[in-house]
Amino acid sequence: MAKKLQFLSIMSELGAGTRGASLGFPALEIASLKYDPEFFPKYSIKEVETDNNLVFKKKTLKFGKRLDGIARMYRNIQDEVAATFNDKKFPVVFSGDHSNAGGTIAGIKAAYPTKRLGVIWVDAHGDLHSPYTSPTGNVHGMPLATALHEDNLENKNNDPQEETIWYWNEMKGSNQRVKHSDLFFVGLRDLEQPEINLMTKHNIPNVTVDELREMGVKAVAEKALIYLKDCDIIYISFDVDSMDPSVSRGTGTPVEHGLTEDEARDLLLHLVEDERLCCFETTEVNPLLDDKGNSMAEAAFRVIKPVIEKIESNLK
Ligand SMILES: [Mn+2]
Repeated sequence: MAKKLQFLSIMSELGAGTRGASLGFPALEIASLKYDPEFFPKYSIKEVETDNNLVFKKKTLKFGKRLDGIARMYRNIQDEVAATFNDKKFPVVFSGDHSNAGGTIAGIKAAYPTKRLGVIWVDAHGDLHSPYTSPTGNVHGMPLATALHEDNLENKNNDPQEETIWYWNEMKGSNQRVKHSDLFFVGLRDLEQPEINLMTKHNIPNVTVDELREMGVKAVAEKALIYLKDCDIIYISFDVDSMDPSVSRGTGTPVEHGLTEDEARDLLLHLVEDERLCCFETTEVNPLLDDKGNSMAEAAFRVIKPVIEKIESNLK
């Protein structure tokens, strides 16, 4: 499909509840100096225009904080991701917070409207909330609901303002981008009841960290790829909070009992072997929250460097 990688950096943290994730990509670049200073300069890097200056403004929309700016971000990201495919390149996305992934999925579908898209979401969180269910209103917990075109009104807890609903509907677009049956989770361990109910209703699978240790990463990767056998293209999103806080706490919402660095890397190395892979994302590195220097970005870099190199070698 593609001959070359295109790195896209999205330095936006509007969807996160803490400040600093917009610095995730520069933190990864700095981490690379320690292990492979020639890594990033080898690639074409494009910065997606963001609305991150909204962090200086007061939050107005309670159940979808900064949803106005995030809706604009969705459009920017969608356009850049779609343009990358139109240039016959493979997008490798580095995003601040995970809300941006909804825009990436929109971009994949804009470029390939008739292809069936499968998503493998490696994360501590389900990110399945909507403004109607979210306990925090932080939009980094909502990107998958936009892709699924899912309000989850059966589990409604909130009454979002009209403006919130307007932006939310814009982000969902007119069509479902990913079917509920085409989503596969690895590493989830911090879910709220509305998300659990939605996963139960649609039988959305999650391989827990304990199950992964029992099965081995290769079997987990095989299970995910077989589960998505009817999909034409696959997007993998790697939230660094899927890893254990002993790796580092340099991420917005760390959760105990996560993947080791080796497990994350080996899992991703197996997953990216699938020739249907169309896009890979790394997200939620927050160096301002790191309690060990830049160790989250360093760990994330050690994970993704061989993964991205494998994706590249498979393109040739
Ligand atoms: Mn996430």
